Amino acid sequence: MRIRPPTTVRPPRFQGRLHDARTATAIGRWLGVAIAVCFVTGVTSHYLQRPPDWLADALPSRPYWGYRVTQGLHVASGIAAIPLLLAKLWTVYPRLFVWPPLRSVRHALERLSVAVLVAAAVFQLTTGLLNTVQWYPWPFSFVPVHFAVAWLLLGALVLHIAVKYPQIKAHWSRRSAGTLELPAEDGPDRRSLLTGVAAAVGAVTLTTVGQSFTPLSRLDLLAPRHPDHGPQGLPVNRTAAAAGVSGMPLTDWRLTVTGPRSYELGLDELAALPQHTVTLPIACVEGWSKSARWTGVRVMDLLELAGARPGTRLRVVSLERRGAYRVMEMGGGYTDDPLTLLALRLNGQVLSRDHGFPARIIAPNRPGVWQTKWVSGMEVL
Ligand SMILES: Nc1nc2c(c(=O)[nH]1)N[C@H]1C(S)=C(S)[C@@H](COP(=O)(O)O)O[C@H]1N2
Ligand SMILES: [Mo]
Repeated sequence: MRIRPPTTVRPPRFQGRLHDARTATAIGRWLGVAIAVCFVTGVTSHYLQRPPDWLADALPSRPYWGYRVTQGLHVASGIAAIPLLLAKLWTVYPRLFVWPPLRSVRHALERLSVAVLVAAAVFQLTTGLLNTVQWYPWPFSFVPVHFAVAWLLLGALVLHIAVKYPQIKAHWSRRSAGTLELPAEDGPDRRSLLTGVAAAVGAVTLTTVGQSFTPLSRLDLLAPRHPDHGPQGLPVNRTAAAAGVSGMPLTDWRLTVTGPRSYELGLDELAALPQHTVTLPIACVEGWSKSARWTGVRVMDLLELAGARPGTRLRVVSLERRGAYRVMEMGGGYTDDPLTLLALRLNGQVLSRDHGFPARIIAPNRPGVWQTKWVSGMEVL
């Protein structure tokens, strides 16, 4: 028996070339590139932020700008993927109405995999975008879930490309097989659509990428952060007030260093040790970055005073009472780098409270979350 659609609800028919396989291929490959860049940079970021134990000491501290570039690309490619995904979904949505909805087991599986692909892509771009504005309207923890769904998205995408390979191949070039040849006056043409999509991608990229790519900071109109807005020429993610540090009396602050030869230093004693100045960026995982000049004591010098071997692993503790970034560990690659400082000054001035007074960590090629502010203790591991 043949299943027929009820005569009263006729599925819509779409014949225009904006909904055909050639348009889907043309937009799909740009979306594929954006998702690939987003995936690779995202996985890189994840392992730099949360390395498994065996990897922690092998993480490289150079190039010093590495994390800034990968995280900047991650957020930029994710933002660019949003108009691309919307355009792609609009191009293919008529396929929702194919009749009969399920022709065979194979067809059912294919539709299921597309549903997973769309759901995972929408989920990743939505949670990622909301994370850039630090808004978490969901009950789960962002990082592990965003990371897990990235693999789901990758799997569904690889499967989709494999299933659609014949169509992708047939429609890859402009003179693709079986393209509908419609008269020019038959509505907007494909070129206009693709130009419009490219313009949308260009617009969202140019108005946001300045948050991490300083030469374009003047165009940064839509990003949640502007690299020039903040005390001492640097944005602040978590203020001293938000971290509960602003009211602490710090006149008797001392740095405690625990190791084979433990010791304590007051701020004056720290400032009397050899000072070094480095130019390094804060590269926040939420997508903004900005370079600054930091002055302070080399972490390797402090560790040597504590009798630690070169390249030792270190735990750093903040004055902050609670918060996900109160305790930080850094591998031997970072502690061994002369650019890694316990900084006391920023852009020539004593650190403001919001930037981590009395002392903060600044290290090359590291996520902003681990540039611990308001340091109170260091422990040789
Ligand atoms: N103790 C502590 N240090 C911290 C944080 C924090 O919440 N607590 N936030 C981190 C994050 S997410 C970033 S991006 C940088 C930002 O440094 P800035 O505020 O000086 O620009 O500080 C890091 N250091
Ligand atoms: Mo951050």
